[in-house]
Amino acid sequence: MQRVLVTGAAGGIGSRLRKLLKGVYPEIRWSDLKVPPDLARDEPFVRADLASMSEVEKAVAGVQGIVHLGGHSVEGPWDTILNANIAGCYNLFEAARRAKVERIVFASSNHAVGFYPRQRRIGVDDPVRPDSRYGVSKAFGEALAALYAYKHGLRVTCLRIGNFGDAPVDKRRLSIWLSPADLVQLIRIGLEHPDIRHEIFFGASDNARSFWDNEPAFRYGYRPQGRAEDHAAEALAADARLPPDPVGGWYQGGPFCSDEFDSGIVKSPT
Ligand code: 15L
Repeated sequence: MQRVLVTGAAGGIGSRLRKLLKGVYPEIRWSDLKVPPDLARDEPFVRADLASMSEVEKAVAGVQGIVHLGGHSVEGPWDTILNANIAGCYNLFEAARRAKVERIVFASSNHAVGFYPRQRRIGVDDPVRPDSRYGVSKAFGEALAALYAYKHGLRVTCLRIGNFGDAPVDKRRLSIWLSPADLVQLIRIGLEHPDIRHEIFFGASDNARSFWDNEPAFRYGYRPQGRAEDHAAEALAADARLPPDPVGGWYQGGPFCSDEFDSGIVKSPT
């Protein structure tokens, strides 16, 4: 990988990656709707609205790999999700195909499968069960990934990111936490591993309480270093201070499930 584009440069994950990916590839181009306030002089930046194909085409021109973090990163009104995550993701994959980009790492989310109960351990072959319009948009992105991999030969890795941060902040996050260094490891597998064609990995660290079987990632050499259990006492103490949420507490997606929820918890089948 000579030249890599990372979208979503101004977001929470993008801002951390700007430091963590420094020097990993000869040229990293950063992109977002807005210029990040702390953009360094040595960080090439292209402003692009993902909803505009011509702007996305300019952003992807000449790169070999893309890390697509851009878009709306939580639940939102349909118009917002439609423009940023549905049209935006399509524009990204289509512009990549036209520009002959070789690889894409797509930041999917645990919310593509948030309506599985916490007591069930799922793998990447279980069908999507989104918990929000946002989760639906991530499932759509995963579907685009398969289309562009099998029809057009792109090498695509979808990372179903759990919760990215320095430490898990509550009980649910103990199961889905992803440390910054482990995310870098997963991105590098997606951009560099010679055997990648189309894969879905869970973006999770070494979490003893994980909801997920991340065997495909381990097969590609992923060896997470972050151990959620090292932070269990603080996370559980913080959890005890949260308001009760029976729906969010049952399902893996937590508050994304209880938000707008107006039916009953389905306990069987799981
Ligand atoms: C996500 O997908 C969001 O981008 C992030 O803000 C968190 O809410 C995370 O999921 C989570 O589930 O904790």
